[in-house]
Amino acid sequence: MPTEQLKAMFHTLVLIRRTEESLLEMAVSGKIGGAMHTAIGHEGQRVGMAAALRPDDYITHTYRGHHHALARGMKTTVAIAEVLGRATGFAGGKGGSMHFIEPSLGLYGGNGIVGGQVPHAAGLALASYLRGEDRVAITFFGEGAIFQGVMHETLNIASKWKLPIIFYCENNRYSEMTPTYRTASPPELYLFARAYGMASVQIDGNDVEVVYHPRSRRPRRGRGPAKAPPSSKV
Ligand SMILES: Cc1ncc(C[n+]2csc(CCOP(=O)(O)OP(=O)(O)O)c2C)c(N)n1
Repeated sequence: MPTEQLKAMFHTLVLIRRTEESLLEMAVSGKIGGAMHTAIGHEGQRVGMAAALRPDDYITHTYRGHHHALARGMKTTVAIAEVLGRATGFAGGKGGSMHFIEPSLGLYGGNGIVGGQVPHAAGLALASYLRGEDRVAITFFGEGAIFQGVMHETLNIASKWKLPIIFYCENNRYSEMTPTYRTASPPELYLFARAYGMASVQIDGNDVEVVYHPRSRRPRRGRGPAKAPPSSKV
């Protein structure tokens, strides 16, 4: 990637990390009401994918939403105001940390229900298809969401209807506080998508260049999720 682009990505990485560290400090000192989840350690995958997506692509994500919004260009002042419940937040402070949403930035909602955002992305992908657009939907979820029923319903219909969608698992090896090895039966979680006839790859989400690489996303605009196999790792 060109040096200037890498510098810009590094700037965004640091911006996200510092913003979330500040939010953590404010939470510890009691300035933030309600739950607040950071995505410290997840910045790379989000910044890499932000560079790969088009500004008008559709995004849904989890209750860890700050990094998605900042990578997409939301002002830090607006993001922080929302978390603090202030009127100057993007939702007037009524959504808070768990419900980051800003359609003008392609953000169609963080969701407190594990896996709840996944079918929403399928709906956006369907809308894109029905309108004859070439916009892609991408849904980010934790590995804990893989065992939700709605995940499998969505994988199935997305493959059957050839929806233009990317399923992106942010696997941090913990379902919140529970180590994934204690709850997940199969070790290779990314292989789930193959059961539904889609290609899937396992990548190092901390390497922005790997995340950005076309093999990591392989969206088929207007032609549904990429078909399985051939590759397994990037
Ligand atoms: C349907 C549902 N079940 C349970 C919960 C409680 N819950 C909140 S976070 C979480 C773990 C999610 O793990 P993962 O998807 O790996 O995301 P992480 O927070 O680890 O990034 C659970 C079970 C919930 N919010 N929604």
